Amino acid sequence: ALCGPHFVEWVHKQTERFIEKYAMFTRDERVLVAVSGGKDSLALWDILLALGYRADGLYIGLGIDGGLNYSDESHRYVMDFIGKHGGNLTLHTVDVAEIYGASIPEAARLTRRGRDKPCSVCGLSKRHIMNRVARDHGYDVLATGHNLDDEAAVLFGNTLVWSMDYLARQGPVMPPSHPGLARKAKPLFRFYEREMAAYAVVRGIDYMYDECPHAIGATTIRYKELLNQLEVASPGIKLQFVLRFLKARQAHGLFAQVREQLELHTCPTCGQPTTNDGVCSFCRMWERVNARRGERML
Ligand code: Q46
Ligand code: ZN
Repeated sequence: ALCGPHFVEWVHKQTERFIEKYAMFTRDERVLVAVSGGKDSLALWDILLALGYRADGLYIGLGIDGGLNYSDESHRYVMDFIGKHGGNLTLHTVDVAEIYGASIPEAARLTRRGRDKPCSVCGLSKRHIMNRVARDHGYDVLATGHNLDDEAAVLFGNTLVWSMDYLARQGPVMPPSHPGLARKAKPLFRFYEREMAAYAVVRGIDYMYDECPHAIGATTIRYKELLNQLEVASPGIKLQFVLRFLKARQAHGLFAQVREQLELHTCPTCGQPTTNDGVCSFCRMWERVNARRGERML
C-alpha cells in the first residue's frame, strides 16, 4: 500500500526498531554481514549501511556450479552491489577450494556426509567460516539475512520432530556460544520474503534470482510451500507462529534446561566450540576430505 520511497523508509524504520527491541547491536559495534548474492543478504547490507551501522560483508565461495555457474554468478552480484555503493565497502572473501583444498561439491563427494546432497558439508563449513572470520577480524556481531519465511519454515521443521537443541537456540539474536565468538543476529526475521524482494526491486539491487541448484527438493522448501498455503487461508499466521513461540519460550523459560545442559568443548585444532569431546565435526570432515584426496593422488 506504500509508494517506493515510503516503503523503503518503512523497511528502514522497522529494521531499526527490531535491532533495538531485540538488543541485536549498537552503532558502535562492528557487524559482519554474510552475503550470498541473494536478495535478503544484499538487502540487509544495504539497510544497515543506510541506517549508519558499521557493516562489512563476508562472501564465501562454495565452488557450486550446477549448470548455472552458481557461485561465480553470486559473487558477481556481490561485487556489483559494492560497485553501486561507490566501491569502497569492505568485503572479506573466502574461497573454500583455495583455503581448504576442495570445493563444497568435491568435499561432499569425498565424504560419506554428502553422498546425497552437499548441504550438510556446506552448512557445517559456512558456520565454521563465518565464526572464524568474525573472530579473526574482531567483529562483535555476525548478521544474516534470514527472513520470516525462513524462520517459520525452520521452526516448523524443528517443531515437527521436537528438536529440543534447535528449539532452544533458534531466535533473532543469540549470544556468543564461546569466548571470542561473535553474537548472531537476524535483523530481517520479521519481514516476509516478498517484502525483501520488493525492497531489492525498489532499491535497484540486482541479485542472484536462482536458488542454489542443491536446494531443489530440500525439506525447508516443502515447509515453505505448506506455510504459504496456510498463510493464504489465515493471513499473518507465519508471523504469529514465530512470535508466539519466542514469547512462550521467554515467558515460561521453555528449553532453558536444554540450553544449560548443552555442554560445549573447545576443538583442539581450530579453537571453535563443539559438542564433540575432541576435534570438531568441521575439522574431522576436512581431515577426511584431504586424506581421500591424498589417496587419489598416489
Ligand atoms: S548453498 Fe549449500 Fe544451501 Fe546450496 S549446497 Fe545446500 S546448504 S542449498 S543454503
Ligand atoms: Zn575444529
